[in-house]
Order: sequence, then structure tokens, then C-alpha cells
Amino acid sequence: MKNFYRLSLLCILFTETAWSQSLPVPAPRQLQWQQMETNAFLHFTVNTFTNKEWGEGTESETVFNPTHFNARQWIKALKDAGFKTAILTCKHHDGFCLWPSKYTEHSVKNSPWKNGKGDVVKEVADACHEYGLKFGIYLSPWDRHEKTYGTSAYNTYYKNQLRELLTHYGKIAEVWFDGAKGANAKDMQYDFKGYWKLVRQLQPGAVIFSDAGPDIRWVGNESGAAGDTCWSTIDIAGLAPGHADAKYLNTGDPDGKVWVPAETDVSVRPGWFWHESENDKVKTPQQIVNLYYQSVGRNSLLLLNIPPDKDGLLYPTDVANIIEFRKILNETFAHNLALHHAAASLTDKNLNTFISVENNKPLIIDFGKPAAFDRAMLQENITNGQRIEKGLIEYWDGTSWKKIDDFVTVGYKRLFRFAPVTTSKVRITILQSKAKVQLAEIGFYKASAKEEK
Ligand code: FUL
Repeated sequence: MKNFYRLSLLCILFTETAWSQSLPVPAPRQLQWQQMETNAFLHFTVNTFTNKEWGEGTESETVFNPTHFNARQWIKALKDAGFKTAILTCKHHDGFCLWPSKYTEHSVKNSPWKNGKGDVVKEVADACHEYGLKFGIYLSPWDRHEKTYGTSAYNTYYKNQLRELLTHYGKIAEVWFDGAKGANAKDMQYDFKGYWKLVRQLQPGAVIFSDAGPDIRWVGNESGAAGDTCWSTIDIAGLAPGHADAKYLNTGDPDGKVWVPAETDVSVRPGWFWHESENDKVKTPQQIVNLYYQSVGRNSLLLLNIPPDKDGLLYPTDVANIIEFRKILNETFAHNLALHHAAASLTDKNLNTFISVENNKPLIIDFGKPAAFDRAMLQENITNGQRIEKGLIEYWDGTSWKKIDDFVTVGYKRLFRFAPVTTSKVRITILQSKAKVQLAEIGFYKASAKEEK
């Protein structure tokens, strides 16, 4: 009999391990990336001076002349606003290179800026290192200037440039492969497998973004919203950009076999590049806070674009609004009402300390006295995969449990916004999961009065 119990226990242990081991899990670089939460995009090129969104590739190098250029001003502002990585458009679709590439004349080396001796990539990378931000690169595959574009020689050209960027500027945190290509662009088979191999060889710690991975996928829109249900898994990693379905990118696939979380890229202005006419159309701090809830709060990462202006500086309105955004966010999440009223591992801000939660066994948090709040947060220990498939948050109204919200996915982070509730008790119930849930963090908060009403 004793042996029978032992055997059953072994079987249970084995089943639990085998079950959870088949779940996709993040690579260390993906896990690190997700915890950055808010990264910044910097769109800057000839377009900044020609007032365009997509350059033609025919622009003269002489138009690029940011007379007050100061990368330290950009990165300091991003640091003050709490961004963790800055990704620079080293080359956008127009083909103009912000560094003096050996492989083309279409670059800063033929611009009046610093008498052709300047290197924007270097100055931004150096400023990132100085202020403790990570640095990422964007190198547009679609190139409207380069003559070899449309032939296999272009793949060599592209890889040569990628190698320059991956070897001359220190550690690279993220490499962004944009899937955009104009309708009239020449036919071209990009050697994505070769590009990605180069990144793995030269910067093994860097995450690779393209429409469907291999490491990070596009969220499927440019309006700044991840799916309300958002899985970090998809079916196949590394599909060629443009071949992935937008809806599927937005929500992920619960049965997906590979871990490829969604990145939410959106601009603080209507366009990706700075335009004088949009100086009064910068998103307000409250609107940026909303973007945070719709991205980070839905198991994604917010990649917010703040484009430098013609002078070579981040524009004052943009700077003020991103700094105020962070202040509001900090105010909202300053005081977690669950602190000291739940297991310490649930409020220690450490993703790796967690409690295991059985399905249908509610976790009750007793605040000891009535507390008022209108925001909640859940986090899973995603190191071991995304497991929650359905759950519920309720509050005690003195007589019965009342629903605050229900949810399908949690993943890295799930934020809930709801009308204020005053109660002494809440409960969280997991109704369905892929494996035993590892709940890492919970939080209940009263939103800053400065958030949008
Ligand atoms: C798009 C590009 O066409 C835009 O100009 C911008 O760079 C955005 C991030 O990606 O595909």
C-alpha cells in the first residue's frame, strides 16, 4: 500500500512537471526585455528636415543639419521619464544613414552637420551608456536609396551595415526589423535568417523584433493597444514580416508553441517623425498613461516614440508630457493596499517569488479595515510560462462577493481599471489554467487624481 502511495505521488509529480515543461517559456533575454516595461523609440532622419513620414531616397545629404544636436538632452529626458531602452532609427526607409557607414555615401558623412564628421548613432549610444539606458537599433530593410535594392547584393549590403552597428557601438539590447514596404517597392527576398544569425553571433543578449519574432512580435497596430486577451505565445517564430495576421499578433495564440511576446509601438505624436505642424498634437500625459494600461497592463511592452526635432533636440512639450506621465504612474502605484495583508512574496516586487494557486480556491486578501481603490494588478511568474486561462476578482460588500472584473490572460502583468470600491476584503479566483498557477505579485491601488477621469 505504501508503495502504491509513493507511486501515485511520483505519477502526480511527473504529470505536473511534464505538463508544465511542455509550456513555452521565455529565454533569459526575453524575460529581461519584458521587465523593462517602457522603452523609447527615436525616429530621426532626413524626414525631420523635409517634413515627410516616408522619405523618397532622393534627398540630398545636405538637408540633414540639426544645428543644436544634443543626444544627452534626449537620453536624460527619457531617463527622467523612466524609459529603460532607447531604439534609434539608424536608417529609415529613405536609406540615409545616421552613422558614417563604409558602404554608402548616403549618410551623415556628406552632411554639413559637424562638417561631415558626426555620428548620431555613436552619440546616442554613448549617452545611453552614460545615463544607464539600454540601446537598441532600427535598420530598415526597405531602402529606397540603395541601388542594389531588389537584388541579392542588397542582402550583403544590409548585413555589412548590420555588422557595423552590432560591432561599433557597445552592447545592443534590441534590434528592430521593420516589416514596412511601399506598395510600389521592388520585389526583394530579404535574407532574414542570415540577418538574425548575425545578431545572435555578434550580440547574443539582444532581442530580435520583427512582425512575428523570433524574439518579439509586433502587436498588430500602431494605435498603442495590445489585445485585452494577450498571449505571449504564437504558432511559429520568425515568420517573414508582412506574413503575419494582425489579429493573431494582437492577441497571441493560447496554443502557440513558441514564446514571442508582443511589443506595442506607438508615437507620442500623430506621425513617427517630428513635424512643426504637430507640435500642438502631442499626446497628453493622461493619454500616455492610458497607453501604459493598454500595453504593459495587457502583458505587452510599451515602445513609445518621441521624435527629435529639426534642431536635434526633443521638443519641450514632448519632454514635459513624458515626465508628467511617469509622475502620474508613480503616484498611482505608490501604495499597494495589499502590502502586509497578503503573502510577502506577492508584494515584494520580485517576479521570481510566487505562491502556487489551485484553480477554484480563492485567495482572500483581508485589508483589516475598509479601503478605497480603483486599480488592481496581477503578475504571473512567467519564467515558468504563461498559465492563467481564466479568473475573477471580487470584493466583499458586507453580504456577498461582487465582481470587480474577470480576465482570460495575465502573463507578465495585468492591470485593471474600475469604478472606486470601498471594501475590507477582496478575493482572486483562478478558474482555469494550463498548469498550476504561479502568482508572483498582486496589487490594489487608488489612482492618482491626475489620471483621466
Ligand atoms: C512602420 C514604418 O513605416 C514607420 O515609418 C515607422 O518606422 C514604424 C515604427 O514602422 O512600419
